[in-house]
Amino acid sequence: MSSADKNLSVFSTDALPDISGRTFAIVVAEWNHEVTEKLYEGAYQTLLDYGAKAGNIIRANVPGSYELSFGAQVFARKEQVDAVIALGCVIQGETKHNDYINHAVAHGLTEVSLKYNKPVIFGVLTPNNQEQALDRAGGKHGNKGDEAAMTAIKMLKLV
Ligand code: RBF
Repeated sequence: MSSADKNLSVFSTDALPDISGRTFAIVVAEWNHEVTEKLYEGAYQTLLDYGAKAGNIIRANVPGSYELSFGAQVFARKEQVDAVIALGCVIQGETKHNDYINHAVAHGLTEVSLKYNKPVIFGVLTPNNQEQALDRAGGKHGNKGDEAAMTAIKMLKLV
């Protein structure tokens, strides 16, 4: 998936599962929305490109990345949802807030995934600045949203 040339959106598409009947929830943080909207567009389009039905893709917004864990849990516990994709962008600031948020959301999403036995995908960018973020949200390093969607699809092979 992630490669040495830093084109992050290169992935193998061999033997993907049929997702035409699968339901996905995409939870999007509103902080740094110019980045997270691009992540969403990439994730949504990738799900469609690989066979998901538009009517089976649910979108929900949360205020910031810290709220992604709760947002993911709301959907992971629903029987009809097969996988959750959490998208956010935490830019390194002058304070340590970014570290706390990143650790909390990584831990929270893992917990939700294991508790509900469903793929919950970590699609949170943690760049040093907005330029690096945009490079990874449809810019020169691909789109992490595409990658997050592909990861969800691949994980559904296991479930
Ligand atoms: N949320 C993000 O998604 N990305 C950020 O870069 C971000 N930076 C924050 C910096 C500070 C100092 C604070 C207090 C919050 C930040 N948040 C950010 C919001 C956070 O995820 C959450 O929405 C709020 O802390 C409310 O729980």
